[in-house]
Amino acid sequence: RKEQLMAGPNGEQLRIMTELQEIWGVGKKKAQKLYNLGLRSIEDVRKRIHLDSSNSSNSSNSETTNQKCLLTTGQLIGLNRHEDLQERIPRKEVEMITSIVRDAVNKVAGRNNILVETCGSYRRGNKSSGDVDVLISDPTPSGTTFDLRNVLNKLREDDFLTDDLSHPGAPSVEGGKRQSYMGVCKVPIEKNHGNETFHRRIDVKSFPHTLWSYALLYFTGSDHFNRSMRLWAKKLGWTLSDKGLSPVIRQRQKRDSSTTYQYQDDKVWTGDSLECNSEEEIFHALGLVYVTPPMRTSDPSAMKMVKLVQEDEDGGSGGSGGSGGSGGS
Ligand code: DCT
Ligand code: MG
Repeated sequence: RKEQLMAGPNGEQLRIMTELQEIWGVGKKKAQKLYNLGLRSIEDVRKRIHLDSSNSSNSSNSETTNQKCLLTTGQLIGLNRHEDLQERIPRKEVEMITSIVRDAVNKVAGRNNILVETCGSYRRGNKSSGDVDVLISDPTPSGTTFDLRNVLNKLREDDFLTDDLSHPGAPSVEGGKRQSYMGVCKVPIEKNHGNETFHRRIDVKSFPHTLWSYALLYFTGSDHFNRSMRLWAKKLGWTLSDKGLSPVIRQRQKRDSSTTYQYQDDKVWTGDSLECNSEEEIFHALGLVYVTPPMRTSDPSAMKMVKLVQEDEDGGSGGSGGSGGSGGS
């Protein structure tokens, strides 16, 4: 479909908008805005920002003030780091980054039993990743969310974190709240045996241990796999997220005069989450065969293998597993 659109009358605009969306934090809407301003490449955006900043130091008219808001702080970081962030991260470097975070967590916590696990494409076994997705949880019975803030401060002091794209708030007293950080990091040269490295995108999330399996499942993805699994849960009358797996009652409600229901949150009642102590338990609660992280992909060849495993477990009888397989996979 993309190829068709690219070949169509709006192909050039689509190509430009796709390029603009390579900047971290720039979505479709902002790309359209930049396009409407006549900007046709990332280089154009750079020049405009540069021009705006030199203008604003000379004058203070209102036009300049508007242009200053062209990009948010996060998008500006994305623009400045764009070349580095386009580079894929080899597994070995993902592991270095993970161990730097783990060391900081252990040092700040004063113990080494805090769970630190890198998820995302790394956990799915990809040879390289677009970013590093680190999940943290304190497994001690206190049940509180491990507070990321002191660890982040330490990593900033160590010049490992170079830019912050978002800051986590305090975890709630009940310990039910997650913390999430998005930023940019760089492995120090000495840790990388003298080799220069690129700036890398890093996400760090801290979850209460009761949600660990749900957090692992969510943060491992892939995004398409998550979407499929959530749809499967929805069809069975459940809602699946990083907050758990809960029974729900949904009722279609018409929002104002709109006739589209598609994206409306139609839950009118949500029950307590099931306690699942492993990812396997979540799959089984949904009547699904456990899928290992490398198989959690929309790659058709992997899906074929999942189906084979399923048929094997069903004794090759097919039956309801056949239609379920295609919907749930
Ligand atoms: N995720 C999701 N829905 C999205 C985006 C992400 O459920 N729309 C989940 C699944 C993967 C996890 O968050 C981390 O996201 P990314 O880092 O964007 O994906 P990735 O699979 O790790 O791929 P990449 O190598 O590009 O980082
Ligand atoms: Mg990732």
